[in-house]
Parts: sequence; structure tokens; C-alpha cells
Amino acid sequence: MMRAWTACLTGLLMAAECGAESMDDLWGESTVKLRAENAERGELFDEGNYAMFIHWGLYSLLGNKVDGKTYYGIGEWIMDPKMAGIPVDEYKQLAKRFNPTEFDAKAIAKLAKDAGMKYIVITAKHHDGFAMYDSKACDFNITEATPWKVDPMKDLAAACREVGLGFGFYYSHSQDWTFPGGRKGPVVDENGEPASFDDYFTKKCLPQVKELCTEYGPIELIWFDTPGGMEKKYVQQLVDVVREHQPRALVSGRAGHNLGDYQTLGDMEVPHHNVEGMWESVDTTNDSWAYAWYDENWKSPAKILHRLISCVARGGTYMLNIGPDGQGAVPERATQSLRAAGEWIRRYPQVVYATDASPWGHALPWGDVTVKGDRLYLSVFDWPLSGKLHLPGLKTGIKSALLHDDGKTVELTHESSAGWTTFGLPPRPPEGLASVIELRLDGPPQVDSTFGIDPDLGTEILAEFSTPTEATIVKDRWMEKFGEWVCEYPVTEWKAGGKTVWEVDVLEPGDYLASLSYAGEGRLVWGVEVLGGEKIQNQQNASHNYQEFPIGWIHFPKPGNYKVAVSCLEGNIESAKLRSLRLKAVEP
Ligand code: H79
Repeated sequence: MMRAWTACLTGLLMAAECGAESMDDLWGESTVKLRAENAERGELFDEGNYAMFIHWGLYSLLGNKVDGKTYYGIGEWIMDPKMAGIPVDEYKQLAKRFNPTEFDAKAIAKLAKDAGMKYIVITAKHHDGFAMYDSKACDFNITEATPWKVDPMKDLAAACREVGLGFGFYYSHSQDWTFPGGRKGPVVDENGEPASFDDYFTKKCLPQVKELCTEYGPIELIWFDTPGGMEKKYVQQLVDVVREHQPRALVSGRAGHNLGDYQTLGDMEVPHHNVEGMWESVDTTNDSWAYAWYDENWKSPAKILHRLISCVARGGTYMLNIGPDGQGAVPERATQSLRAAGEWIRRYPQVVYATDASPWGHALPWGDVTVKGDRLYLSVFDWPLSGKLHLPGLKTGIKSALLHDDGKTVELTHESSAGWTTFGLPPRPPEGLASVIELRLDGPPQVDSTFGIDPDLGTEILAEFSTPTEATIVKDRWMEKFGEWVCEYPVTEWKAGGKTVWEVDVLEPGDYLASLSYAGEGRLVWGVEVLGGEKIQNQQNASHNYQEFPIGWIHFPKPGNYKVAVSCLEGNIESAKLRSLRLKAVEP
């Protein structure tokens, strides 16, 4: 079932567009890679699950402000014509001002360690072409072109070793905006002669990747990005160099041509379904990857933990980025959030490290589940005020249910009814961020993953978990700001008579408010039907952005499984993009 979903995801991805190029051309294809294919190279992901990404380069000096004007979006793209449009020669001059004396490799390694991360991946060269290390292959690098003259990668590699962290490099292998022949780079060399991609590849790219694989001791990962139209023969040579010199290093899926070791999802994408194989999500502590002076939209410790646990519970790893500024300093608020989340992880390492995906295959209304053998870890982000936590569909017997509280455990009462398990909770959660309940089971967990409608908390079920007829699930991906991606999987392309159906499991009968989250044009009439039962309809506004609207109350007469169908009945039904259905018990 998971395999089918992954295949279908890949198909949907192909439909996504970004200008003339599809995002998959840019980010590379996504295919399932199983752990077994990668032998010892997968260990990093098996045990790690959480890593630090660092975007740091000449662009950090600008921090998204050029000649007094602020450009909003991902900072490492500041050169791009759609951002400040800085000419190559002008951009290169920036190096003369790059003197990041506040860069402290040991402090960054300690931060990653304190945050609970297992390895660090840093930009050795981004699309701008500037090497943030001592490169013999190209003098546009940090030791030759700046007054600082330091190779920070030597220090960071050493600092990582010292505290027991893995280390790896991000390397933009196809795009190079300043070296002749690089993708989107100058088309002629310094003598005005035409430069080909092959010139760039043999003179700069391949030698630099070799340097990174031979000059910094053992490394765990080379993170290639945006292969674009790069030919397979080039990617193969890069992978061969990594294999030859660093046989234990992983190669990111964005190497291209399916030559990487694992799958990287779209930037900033945390999946809702379990995803098979080895994969990672990459995300950032605020909105931009590289330092942007205005960007104070930080992720709180709770949000970081929630996104991390969501990734682990979907079967993947989470790499979270920081963007040091032009002086090399890490923004204080990123540091604080990472440390606070890290303190929680230090109390509950068993929840995050070397755990497997949730057998439910999706999040639950109050939080998420990770698994180790016969143990389930329930991370409760939304503590029910009812004093009861409802768990749908667990078929394996429970030996004990333990709530972790301040280093101790408290045994919880639990009872079963109609396939649900209900735990008695204290009124207050023991943890501010997420409280942990550990279930020791009679054997490996067996689960009915039908969506349970929680009697206390509202249950939002995404459209991607429904089955449409005369309508389709598509990937809707857009940028909030330049380069900052968001995506949804709505049901759209509605035709007359189209509907989409969810299967749900109701524990407590009664009236529930059905709300729909959607985007569209004008006013839309929606129908919600409990198949074999009640049918309601209502007209509501539609907005360009996804927004939730109440449709009305609907009745479930007894406990058990139901099919709920939603249809877009009238209005500009072609424009309607249904994101989710929410069912919330009506308060007595
Ligand atoms: O390093 C970070 C990004 O800079 C990099 N990946 C993460 C980890 C990345 N490079 N490219 N992309 C992500 C895809 C970006 C596509 C876009 Fe565009 C850039 C959309 C808008 C700007 C290129 C230019 C395609 C359309 C316009």
C-alpha cells in the first residue's frame, strides 16, 4: 500500500510546474530506495533521524539587502535575476568584504550536539559558485578571495569529529552561476571563448568534489542538489568519485538519474503518508535557508519537535537548517529553539532515534506514534482536556501504558471498546512541549489504520486520504515567497456528479460539525453525505488561499465504520481544491 502511494506521489510530482521546468527536473526524480541496497551506508539514517543543515556563503553577507533594498525569499538566490539580479563580476567583489570572524566551528558543533542532531551538512559550494573551503581547482574560494583566508570546513570537520557528529557537504553540482559553462553561469570564459558544461565539469566540478572527498577526513554524506538537465555520465562520475574515496558516505537523491542512495522530498516538505525506503525532509528554522536580515519567522521548539517527530513517524529523517550571518554568527533565536527542542530529545531519545514509522501510516488527532519493536511511543502534542486519550485501531494487547513524568513513569488506566483503546490521563500534561506515553505490547503492533474520529478533539482528515471519482488528487505546490515552497494534495478537477470518499471509524455516536478546507473561486455549494445516512449541503465563500468553512451538523447514529462522501455541487466547481474534511463532535 505504501509502495502504491509513493509511486502515485512520483506521478503527481511530474505534474507540478515551476516556470518552464518541472520541479522534478530541478530537484531530481524521487524513487524508493530500500535500506538493503545501501548496506552499511544507511546506518546514518537508521540511527540518526535528525541532522543540521547549514547554508552559509558570500550571500550571507548581503542577508537579502542590496543597495538598501530588501529582497524577500531564499537568501542564497540573491544573485538571481528574479531577486537582486547581481552581475557576476559585481558578485565576485563581495569576497573582498567577507571576513566572518565570529564563525565558531566548535560552538556550531556543540549546538548541533545539544540540539540532539547526529550529523551536520554544510554548503561547500552553492549555486553562486563560491567555494567555502580551500579549493585548488578554483580561486573563487574563501582562502584565496577573502581577507579572512580561513578554511572553516577544516575546523568544522574537526569539531564534528571531536563531539562525535557525522559530517558532510552540500555541493551544487549542476548550477554554477559564476564559472563559465556552469548551469545558468557565464556562457563564455575570460577570453571570450564559448564555455561548455563539460568545461565547467572537468575544470571545476569534478576536481572540487574530489577535494571534498579527500581533504576533510571521513565524511558521511555528499548532498548534491538540483541536477536539472545534467547528463547521466556526469552524475555517474561524481558518484564514482564519492564511492572511491568515501565508500561509507551517502549520496543525496538529488544527485539525479536515480544514482543517489536515498530520496529527498521537496524543500520544506513534511509528508502526511508514510513513505517507504530511505528518505529525508529538509527544512529550515525560519523561512529562508541562507541568512536574511528580516526573517524572524522562527519555528518554536514545539514546532521543530512536531515536524521532526512527524518525519520519523512517517519513516524518514529530518534535516533542519540554520543560516549563519555574514560575520559567521548563528541567529540567537534559532539557537534557542534548537536547544529547547534538544533538551526534550535528551529526555526522550527513545522516541526519536532508531525508531520506525507509525503503523497507522498517518498522524493522529493529538499527535503521532513512533515504534521500537514491541513498544509504541505516543507523542501527545495536544493534551485532551477531557482526561481521556483515545487511540483507534490497536489490535495488539497492551502489557502496560506508561506516562513519562519528570524522569519517572506513571502507569495509566486503559480500557477497550469497539476497537478503540481509551487511556485515563491526569488533567495537566507533564511536559510543556509534548508528553510521552509508552505502550509495552504483547508483540509487534497490529493496527487497523482507518481514521478514527476522536470524540474530544476535532479530527481533520486530508483529502489525500480519500478516494475520488470524477475528481482527482493533484499535487498543488506554490511559493509563499521566492523559493519558499508549500504544498498540498487537494481533490480537484471536479466534474458534475464527482465525489470523494473517506472511511472513518466513529467511537461516540452523535452530531458532528463537518467543516471543509478548500480554495477556489466565487461561492461554492458543497455536499457532505454519510453513505446510507444523512446528507447535508451548504453554500460558502471560496478564497484564493486554503481556508476552512463550516458546512453543517451531520449525524452518526451508532459506533462503527462509515463512509463519508464530499461533493462540490455548484459554482465554479472546476476551480475547487478540497484540502481536508474536519469532523468535530458538537458539544452537548
Ligand atoms: O539550497 C536550498 C535551495 O537554494 C535549493 N535547495 C535548497 C536545499 C534550491 N535550488 N533550487 N531550488 C531549490 C528550486 C528552486 C526553484 C525556484 Fe525558481 C527558484 C523557483 C523560483 C526560484 C528557478 C527560478 C525556477 C523558477 C525560477
